[in-house]
Amino acid sequence: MRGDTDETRTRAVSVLESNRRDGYTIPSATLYPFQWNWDSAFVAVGLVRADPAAAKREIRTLLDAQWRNGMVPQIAFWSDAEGYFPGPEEWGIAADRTGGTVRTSGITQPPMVVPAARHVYERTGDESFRDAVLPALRDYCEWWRTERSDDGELVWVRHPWATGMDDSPAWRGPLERFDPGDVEYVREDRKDEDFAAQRPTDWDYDRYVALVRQGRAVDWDEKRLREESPFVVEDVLTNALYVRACESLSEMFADAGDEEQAEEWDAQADATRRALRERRWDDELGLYVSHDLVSDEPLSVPSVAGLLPMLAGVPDDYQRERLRETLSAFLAYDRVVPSYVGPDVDYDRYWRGPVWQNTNWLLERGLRRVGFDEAAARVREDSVSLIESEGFREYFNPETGAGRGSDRFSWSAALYLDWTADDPLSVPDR
Ligand code: 2M8
Repeated sequence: MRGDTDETRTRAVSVLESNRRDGYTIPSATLYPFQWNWDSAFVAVGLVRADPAAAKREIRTLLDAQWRNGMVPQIAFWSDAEGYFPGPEEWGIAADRTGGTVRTSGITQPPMVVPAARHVYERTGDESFRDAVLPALRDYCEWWRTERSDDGELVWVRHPWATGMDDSPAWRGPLERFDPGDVEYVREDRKDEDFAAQRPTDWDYDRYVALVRQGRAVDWDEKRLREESPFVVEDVLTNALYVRACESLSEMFADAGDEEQAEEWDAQADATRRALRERRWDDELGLYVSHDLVSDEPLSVPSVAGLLPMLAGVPDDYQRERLRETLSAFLAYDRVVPSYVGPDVDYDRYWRGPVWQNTNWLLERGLRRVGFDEAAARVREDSVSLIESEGFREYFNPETGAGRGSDRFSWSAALYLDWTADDPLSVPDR
């Protein structure tokens, strides 16, 4: 079997090489021709196994697109490319937001780049890389708590695209609440019939585009958007990764000998972790849920996102045992884990049910952190075998295992390199 694995690893490296541009990796040549935020983070986690210099560069290029206020954008448009909507004109972000380096979108994505930088540092031991990225990573974490938190504990986002799980059924409620009006635009993501059935619906897209136009209309004024946007959500996945980001930052500062900063970010991780535990637990569903800040209501859906606070060391003993029960619904498939298991699940459509490699990777580490080693092994095994039978697809049907979305998808290739490495990275152990 090792021979097959080695051969697949070689193909993974060649996918990453062919998707590489000048200092960064595009998610896929068919659908996403720019640099995406958390995609680059997952790419770096795997790429460090094959080409550490490229992994470091991946993160540094992403951080070069950081806004002056600290936000790291969802998309950096380093060069022109056809075939994606919305492009830089639609977002209307002035280049001087970033110091003139690049045009970007006007939202962020879950802060995976911080733990990813920590992984790259852990693998390479490169202190000059650590010291070079620490200030930008610190500014990003600071931006979250000052610009994107009402209470200094939980952080919020203002677009479904910022959650990374774009058409998750969790967002249905907030999106239903507003009328996008007559939005005109041309989608570029439905290249063929298969894609049309696997991508988000027009109903969702109308609302995504309306939210972008609303942001542009107020020149992306955060305070106004917090007051006026119909979509302001404390996303449970973003918050779990924010805890991991603050922990990672604290660990890197401690290594760099800055005890004061190490303590400060450890305390922040603790505050967000506690808030998730005490305020975002849904006892009926037996997992954590996101919260709609506009209506002040929980968004109670059984999404894989609700399991990921395990990665952030959130569960108390009671929650841990309830999560063990909840897990059985996610593990009751031929290929695990689906991204969603509730009503109107669609196993072929995007974030409404398919298995994704990145959420599996986060979940596997979360399961190991709380000691559910058997479930973690199952998630790893299925993730690897899905790729070995279907290729580096974007997502997979959990009932049939069929590959879906684009092919030669970068984070699937990168995470395969990590899944199948001889010496897995250490699991967060607090
Ligand atoms: C998907 O999202 C983009 C918008 O950001 C899209 O559908 O056009 C999501 O799966 C997201 O998590 C991912 O970062 C992006 C690029 O792979 O694609």
